[in-house]
Amino acid sequence: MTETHILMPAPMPAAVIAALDARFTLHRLWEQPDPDAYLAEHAPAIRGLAANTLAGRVDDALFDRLPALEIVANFGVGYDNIDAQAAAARGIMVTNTSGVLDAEVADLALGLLLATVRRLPQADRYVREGRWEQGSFPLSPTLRGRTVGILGLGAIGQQIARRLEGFDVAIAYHQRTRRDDRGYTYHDTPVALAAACDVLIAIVPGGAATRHLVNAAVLEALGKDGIFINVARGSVADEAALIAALREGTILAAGLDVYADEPHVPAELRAMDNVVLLPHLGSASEQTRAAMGQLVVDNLVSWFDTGKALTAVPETA
Ligand code: NAP
Ligand code: 8YV
Repeated sequence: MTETHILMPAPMPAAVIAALDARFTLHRLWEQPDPDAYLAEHAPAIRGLAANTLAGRVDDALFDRLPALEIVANFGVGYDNIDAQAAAARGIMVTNTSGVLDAEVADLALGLLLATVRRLPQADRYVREGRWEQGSFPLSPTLRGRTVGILGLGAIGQQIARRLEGFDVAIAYHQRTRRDDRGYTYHDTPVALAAACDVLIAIVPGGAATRHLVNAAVLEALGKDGIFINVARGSVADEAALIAALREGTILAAGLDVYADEPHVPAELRAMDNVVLLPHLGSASEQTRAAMGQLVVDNLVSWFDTGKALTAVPETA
């Protein structure tokens, strides 16, 4: 243990806590009976922050309270929980867990797509409820002949595309930057992408720039055979418009890993038979979560040993 003080506002995997405990003076804010008073007492010494989505927003309000803060190490590749511009303006480093979860999330996206199009959870329920004895499960839609649109051909989007190549479907994408080296068809707006596709997979970052990128017009363009898969952030889709589109048959089905107000999932979605709902599982394997935790630890150790972060986000790189 050193006298370098690290704040952990919300719990992280036990291995992360143990590793940080062994190396730093770790402040477990969530265990304090009066977190506010505890923070007021210890804030001046805090030089590092181990953040996750459970920790609430990491922004100017918190930075104002932590005058010695040098680095925020986020448990997750998405960092819409952190105001990285505000951190950069103050010279605070922000790191994420890029590079260790792309394949896992891409696998999950493909699993969710197949589960949604072939109605696998519904079929599982059919067998468990003893309904097979009364007759065959209804025929499902198919992935055959579909065009899949990827909203966000970044690190994870490219891994999704690679996997989709094995499924012999046409692949298109939209993001702000056209990438002619990728070999997939580019569309310059989300509506244009949706109009050209009958599966739309969202895998862009969350935050203000992508809020409700998938709106009523995009869902209308996706069409009545359309399937929407969201493995990005709940904020990327207008959830009310999505519920209306599913209810009214504007699109066929949806597979969702993320929601506007996690862990709360609207009752309307839970009652629908044409949706597959997962509890934000993209990276949630033991191996990948361990690798993410190790990267949080390694970023903090590297920063305080060498002054260099391993996986800085672009705003603070
Ligand atoms: P990344 O490599 O940064 O890729 C993000 C892509 O989104 C980029 O290619 C970017 O291209 C595009 N993009 C950004 N802003 C956009 C906008 N306003 N409009 C259209 N496209 C935009 O990120 P990644 O590692 O693939 O991760 C993407 C996101 O997935 C994360 O930020 C996180 O929110 C989510 N995620 C979810 C899970 C889960 O468990 N479900 C797990 C991991 C990650 P341009 O800059 O050219 O637009
Ligand atoms: C994590 C994620 O589930 O990396 C991300 O952006 O959404 C997931 O890998 C999450 O960040 C951990 O709470």
